[in-house]
Amino acid sequence: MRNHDVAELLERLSLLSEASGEDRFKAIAYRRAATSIKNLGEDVDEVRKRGELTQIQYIGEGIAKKIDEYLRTGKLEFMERLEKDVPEGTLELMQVSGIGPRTAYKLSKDYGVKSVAQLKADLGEGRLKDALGEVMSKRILESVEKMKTGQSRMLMVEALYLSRDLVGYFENHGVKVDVAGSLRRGKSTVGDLDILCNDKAGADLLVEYPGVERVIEKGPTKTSVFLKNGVQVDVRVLGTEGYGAALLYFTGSKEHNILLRNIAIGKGWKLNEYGLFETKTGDRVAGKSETEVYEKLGLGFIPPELREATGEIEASREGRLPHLVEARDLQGDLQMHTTWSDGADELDKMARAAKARGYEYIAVTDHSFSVGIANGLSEERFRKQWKAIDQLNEELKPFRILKGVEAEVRSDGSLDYDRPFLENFDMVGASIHQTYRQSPEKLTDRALKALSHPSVDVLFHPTNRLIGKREGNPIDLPKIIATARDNGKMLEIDGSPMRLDLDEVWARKAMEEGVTLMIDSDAHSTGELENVEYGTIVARRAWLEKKNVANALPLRGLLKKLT
Ligand code: DGT
Ligand code: CA
Ligand code: CA
Ligand code: ZN
Repeated sequence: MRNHDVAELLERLSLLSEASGEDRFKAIAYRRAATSIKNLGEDVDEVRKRGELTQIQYIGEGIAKKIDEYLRTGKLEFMERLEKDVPEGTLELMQVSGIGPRTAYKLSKDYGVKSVAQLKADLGEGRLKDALGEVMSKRILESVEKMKTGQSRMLMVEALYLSRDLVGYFENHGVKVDVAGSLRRGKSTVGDLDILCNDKAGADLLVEYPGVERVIEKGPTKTSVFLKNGVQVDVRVLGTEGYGAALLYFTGSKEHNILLRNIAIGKGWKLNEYGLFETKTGDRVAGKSETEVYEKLGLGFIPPELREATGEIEASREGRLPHLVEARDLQGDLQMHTTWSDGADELDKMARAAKARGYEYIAVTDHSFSVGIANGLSEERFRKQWKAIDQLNEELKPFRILKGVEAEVRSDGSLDYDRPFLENFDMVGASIHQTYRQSPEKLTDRALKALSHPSVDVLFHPTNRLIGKREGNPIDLPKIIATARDNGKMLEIDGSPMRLDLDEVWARKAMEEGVTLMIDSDAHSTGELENVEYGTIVARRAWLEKKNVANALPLRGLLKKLT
């Protein structure tokens, strides 16, 4: 399938046309087309051969011609021309938070900055002050520094896809493997992949994996490689007798392991990656399965998501581990976008795809009008959308589409619409996207105002972080959680892999304070509806049970919460 290549081509076109100063709508059009291709259920080249490219959503004549040329010749003349117009380094500089296309263009053309690395060096030595000004220089240097740490770790979703590919590869060669490490614990970012098997063939297979760039080491128990995408993969080959102990050890976390080892020591035993042993005699006490090891240590099985040394050992010993929420507990999805604002798929398509996932309901939450770049809706357009929703609800019964909105909290804490209009929605989510460089006090105050607004049901992605790109807003989360509780408002765990916001620490705190959370996808296309799975992993790491999650309720129960 060439879909991935074509989607990348379109994304590059989008960046290039932004950088070269073409109108912004072109850039958006390419991006939308790229999303369509990513979500296309079949090979784009087959569609081309049938002459049906323009039947794909968001692919008009112009883009279809370009895809056709690219698929036939492997090149695109139009893009080569654009590339000549855009100085080297511009696209890379645009990846830095705080640098828009115009600044990137200026820096690369007039100041000869050709890479992020060079930008960092130049800024560090104070060379770009006349180009950017003192304040901007400082701000951008900060984001460049953050980028570096963020990029050395993968997003959980990237690690998941990669691990699925690897697991499939091993299984196709008859070797059963287990994924351990931070990915098994469900961390939002993952450093490297840790894979376990008890078949000697595993080591050779890893070395022969098509994605390998370089072998780091190859030994009898541990083999490590670097993949072409820069990711390190460790495969460990272990015996059956101690396999459970190894899985436990290499799942981590290190801090959890240390606590377990101390319990073992207290019992006159020794715990390591090979098993649990009598210290004096060296006799094996346990090791076949994780459950067996936990049992001998006087504990019940602890789900990997909880193994962070944050109280799980005591809870397990006392039999009060939570019964963690699962993705299949979710009866609906409460944040998503359609082509009415900045989504790539139409309302109708989103609703049908959500219904096909087995949901009882969804809330459609397109942006409010002050989010201009996201094509936010005027009151008039919302009224039109509601008609469309009413019609679809008739058609899709008993499935129910709730009328929702992602209402921007303006810089003074007010919302885009007045209260009588907001009362028409089934659900109002409040978000802070814009003017996020205010002082911590102002940002907190904005969130508190939103949580005190009678029409608001939930605060969406409360910190507005973008993992590896932008830190969360420096808001007073304890105060926000307390206010949400006092006012009976909900907080969101946004499942979008770059957001995962609230994170596990604050979601757990909110739950402990008695706040109800919602787990949703924030999908901008049908393909992204699966984001609820990532949100659920965060919820599990936050110790959440079904009863803490609003959209684990059936529709009737949810509607009561939304009044
Ligand atoms: P990552 O890869 O940075 O996202 O995080 P992990 O947790 O996957 O860490 P990694 O790959 O270095 O090691 C995998 C697991 O192996 C780790 O979670 C716990 C275990 N482990 C590694 N080194 C040590 C150690 O020095 N002591 C103990 N007790 N466990 C270790
Ligand atoms: Ca790891
Ligand atoms: Ca590792
Ligand atoms: Zn949002």
